[in-house]
Amino acid sequence: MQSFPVRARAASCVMAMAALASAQPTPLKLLAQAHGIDIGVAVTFPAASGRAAYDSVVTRNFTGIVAENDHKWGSISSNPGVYTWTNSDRMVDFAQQHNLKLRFHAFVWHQQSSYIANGHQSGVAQPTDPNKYTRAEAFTHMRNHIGAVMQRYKTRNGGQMHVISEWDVVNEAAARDSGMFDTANVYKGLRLSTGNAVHLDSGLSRWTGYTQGETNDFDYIDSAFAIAHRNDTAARLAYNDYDAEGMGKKSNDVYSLMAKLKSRNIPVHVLGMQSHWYIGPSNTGSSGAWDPQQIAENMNRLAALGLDISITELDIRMQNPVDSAKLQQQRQAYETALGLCLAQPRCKSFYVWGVRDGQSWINSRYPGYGSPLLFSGTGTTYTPKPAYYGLISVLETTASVRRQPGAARQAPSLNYRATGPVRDLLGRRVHAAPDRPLFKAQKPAERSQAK
Ligand code: 9MR
Repeated sequence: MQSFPVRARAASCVMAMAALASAQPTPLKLLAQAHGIDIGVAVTFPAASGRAAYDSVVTRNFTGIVAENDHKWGSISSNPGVYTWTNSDRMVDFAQQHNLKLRFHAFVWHQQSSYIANGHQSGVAQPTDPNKYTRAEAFTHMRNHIGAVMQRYKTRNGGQMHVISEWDVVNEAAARDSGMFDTANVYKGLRLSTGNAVHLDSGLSRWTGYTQGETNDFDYIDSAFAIAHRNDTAARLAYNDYDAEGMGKKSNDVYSLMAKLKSRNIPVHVLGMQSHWYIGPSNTGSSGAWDPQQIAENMNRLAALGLDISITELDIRMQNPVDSAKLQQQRQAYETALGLCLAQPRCKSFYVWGVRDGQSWINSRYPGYGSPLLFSGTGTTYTPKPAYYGLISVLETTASVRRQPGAARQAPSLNYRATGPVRDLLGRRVHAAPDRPLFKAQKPAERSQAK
């Protein structure tokens, strides 16, 4: 694993904190706060019997949380206008109660999205007709869903508190560049929608089909951001994707999309780099490959567009069985990832995708691979791994950078308005609230054609 030259001498306050805490591991959280970086974790709510230990690892070590599944469209709403808020509310309450930031994940996605876009999850009926919704209907659902969630969570305490630090407005719209996808399912680097063959990793997106994305320049993407912005003009809005961290076809496609959105003044503020990586034998290729120099380069060009960068779903898997050499390699990889973020002033949050190895999605998704996270253990035991200590040591020995310490609740003020009107990808003016349609409602003739 290539090391990345980001280490420098420690800021004295950080060193002092480390010395004070030498008897036991310094909570990651204190060090993160001293750097002004949000180090968060994806959470689920395990069975009540295991809750206390889980909660304490989360609240002791992390400054933020993101719901691994509980905020996805399909987790909240099974039918238009029908909402089950129980688990979703618990996440928000938990964040508020423990003074944690909360990344909201996610609105517009082609998976885990129940009636609107999800054809592959077991227990969810396969839509028999990929054009089940018309363009206008799809946008209406989008507008209603984003509105329902944002109005519920955008502020707490009578409007005084922003609990959600970032919203993943669009997730994984770009097509992957590996051979896994049929290139016929890709257009302009984005996912298409054809037939009924929507399943995990097929590369297809019903959002493209419903909104006739190819002919409308994928304007479901910019519309989602504009709708989210209308619901909360102070919200930080993110586009989130995977395998687009380094320099390559997919990251170029994501960059082009971002540049286009920015040039139209669409309110997108954050690029989420999911960062599902692996250690050895090589950092090249696709599907979890990563290269530190390339990532730094990509971060720089995205920052130059005016975007903040968040590491949103970091995990670094290894081939089973685990051994100490691999754990050291993994530690170095985690250190490198955090170093990259600390070295880039616009990289402000660093989230790992789960608390403990046994709870990770990697175990079922990549048979033969595992141990991707910062803690191991079973039952109520959460044992910090070398990677955990690696993050601590990076925070202790990296010169403190540009950020103000403390977990400010108020979203930063946004200045994109100064640069002119917001336009969608087709160049149409996007109006601020009160609500007006972003897109042309379809005439009855178009509607029957699309059905
Ligand atoms: O970790 C999530 C897992 O529990 C779900 O079964 C899976 C369904 O696709 O989604 C996982 O989280 C994904 C995230 O929402 C988006 N980026 C990729 C993540 C890993 O698949």
